[in-house]
Amino acid sequence: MAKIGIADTTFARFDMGKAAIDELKKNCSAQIVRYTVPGIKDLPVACKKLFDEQHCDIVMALGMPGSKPVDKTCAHEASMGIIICQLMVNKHIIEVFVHEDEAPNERELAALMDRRAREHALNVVKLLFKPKMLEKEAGTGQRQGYEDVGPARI
Ligand code: RDL
Ligand code: RDL
Ligand code: RDL
Repeated sequence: MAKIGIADTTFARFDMGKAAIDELKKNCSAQIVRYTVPGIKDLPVACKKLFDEQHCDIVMALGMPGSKPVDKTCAHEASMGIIICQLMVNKHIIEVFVHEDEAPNERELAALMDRRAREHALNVVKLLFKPKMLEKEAGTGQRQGYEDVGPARI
């Protein structure tokens, strides 16, 4: 049976891991393993352990970079670590980051975090079980959490 890893953080201001797991359970029967760490810089090794020790086929890394410059640097470093991990294990990590300053208020931030986590969970299901569906969506301007922007027209 396919195994999906969920790495998330206590720093985030919304339970993105819970939202992702709920969406995955509604859309596939894969086994799910969760590993929560303090912050986004702890995600790369959490992901690697989910692959090496839990034998996951794919992992979602969910987190919330804060709004300060130091948090943006932190997010870039975390992303680099997540990409290095993917190259080390030759498996996908779907990075689901919502920057705290993407939304104008707490309500919209929570809604964005919920929606982006769920939409990327559906991308995970497609990557694992229905890769042809992604091919059909190629070039269509998909976004997660926001409305899709759609294709540019000549
Ligand atoms: O290893 C412990 C911490 O260093 C680690 O959890 C960091 O990711 C925590 N952290 C920061 O130190 C920071 O300056 C985080 C942020 N900013 C951030 O914006 N989002 C996080 N963690 O999830
Ligand atoms: O792993 C899932 C996503 O994190 C990954 O697909 C990213 O490449 C998606 N993405 C961003 O998160 C972003 O902030 C993209 C852009 N910006 C972008 O400008 N162009 C993209 N993806 O193709
Ligand atoms: O043009 C508006 C947004 O698409 C743009 O601000 C993106 O960079 C927002 N974004 C992130 O910052 C991010 O870390 C997105 C993702 N991740 C993502 O996974 N999917 C998105 N946007 O559609």
